[in-house]
Amino acid sequence: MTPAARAIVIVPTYNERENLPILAAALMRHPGVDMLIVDDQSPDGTGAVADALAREHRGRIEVLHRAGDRGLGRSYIDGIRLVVDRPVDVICQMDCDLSHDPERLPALIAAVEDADLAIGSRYVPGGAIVNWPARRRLLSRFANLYIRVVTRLQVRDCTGGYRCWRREALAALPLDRFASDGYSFLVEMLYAAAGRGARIVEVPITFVERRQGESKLSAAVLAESVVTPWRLIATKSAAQGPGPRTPSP
Ligand SMILES: Nc1nc2c(ncn2[C@@H]2O[C@H](COP(=O)(O)OP(=O)(O)OP(=O)(O)O)[C@@H](O)[C@H]2O)c(=O)[nH]1
Ligand SMILES: [Mg+2]
Repeated sequence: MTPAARAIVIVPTYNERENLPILAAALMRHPGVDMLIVDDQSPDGTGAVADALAREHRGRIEVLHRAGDRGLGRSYIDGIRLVVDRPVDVICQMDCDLSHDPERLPALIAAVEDADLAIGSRYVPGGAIVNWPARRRLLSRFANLYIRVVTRLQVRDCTGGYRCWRREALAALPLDRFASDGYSFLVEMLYAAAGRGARIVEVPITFVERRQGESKLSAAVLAESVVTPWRLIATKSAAQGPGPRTPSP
């Protein structure tokens, strides 16, 4: 993307009261970058913190307060629907727990110059993970291997949530057909994009484990991750949606 590329970063939040202002301040230091916070009625009051940030950075930070069933996938779908037709070049996804370094955002946005999707990757040369116990590293490594073997995706880091999309590539995904919610939602997006021929690049990042707040990694989310790759290949055409539209003459 050109230096003047306009980007919006969608950040789903659930109990991130302490982390959110730090992330927002760091993102606001990047010119041309806006932020959409998608809060799921966090019991810790993250929604009110988000509203205060939106008032402080009027026109650059916006908040979507969700009602009903909470979930990472649902939050992303609602957030994407809200912004996907806006006049931006790039739409990004990022966790709020400061695991994803905002300093890497320009590199990810720049990578979308020659790609449809740039993934912040722990598993390419130059990528790293800080503060994860061996058990967690092994789980993530295994999850990625499992996904790659079952789905034949060529991506090294299929489960990371730090991504920048060329707006048109994101708009082409069949969001209404996505069925998964936890990490699996990220895998499902990737699978759909790859199936549509999206050009995917991985940009090395150093992932830092959260220091504040709690992980939402649950048994249900893990169970879903086991099943999802098989469901994706079993329902291949549904997950990928109709092929790219042929341009009209
Ligand atoms: N809106 C919304 N956001 C969520 C939900 N669950 C998690 N999040 C957010 O999604 C991001 C990633 O969640 P984490 O709890 O860090 O999950 P994780 O990164 O997979 O797990 P850790 O590596 O242990 O931190 C964070 O910004 C969370 O606040 C949810 O149900 N709704
Ligand atoms: Mg996290």
